[in-house]
Amino acid sequence: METIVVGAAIIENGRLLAAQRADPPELKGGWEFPGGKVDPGESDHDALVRECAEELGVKIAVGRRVGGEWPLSSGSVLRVWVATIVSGVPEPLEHLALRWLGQEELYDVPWLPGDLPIVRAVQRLLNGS
Ligand code: 9L3
Ligand code: MG
Repeated sequence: METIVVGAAIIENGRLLAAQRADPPELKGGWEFPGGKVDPGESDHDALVRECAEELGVKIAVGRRVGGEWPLSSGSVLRVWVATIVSGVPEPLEHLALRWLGQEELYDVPWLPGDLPIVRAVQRLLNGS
């Protein structure tokens, strides 16, 4: 079965949270929407909330979906939702670093190739189009 990966476009004060991957070696240093694989029997929503708690130490509220299924090079697909932080301050518990990117800074980090088109979609969404 195709692997489903979920990701969060966490927005606060008009800025987007980007996370720098620590592993595997071929992805290390690239920037992504935090998230991860959906466990067997787990809903996408629950997986997204769980991953954000594990990776960032925050509780999120899940908002609208960003596009449909975004293909990843691994053959899995990424499903992304806009999210907001309900409690906690994000920390890089499993990433190398975190950054809040303003509108003018969205492309200042080397996004993973699979995540880059999603940044454009989030940008359109932030612009209200
Ligand atoms: N992946 C790509 N972009 C993302 C996320 C959350 C994940 N925004 C890719 C990296 C891994 C796979 O999906 O190859 C599973 O992610 P994780 O469970 O290792 O975070
Ligand atoms: Mg992850």
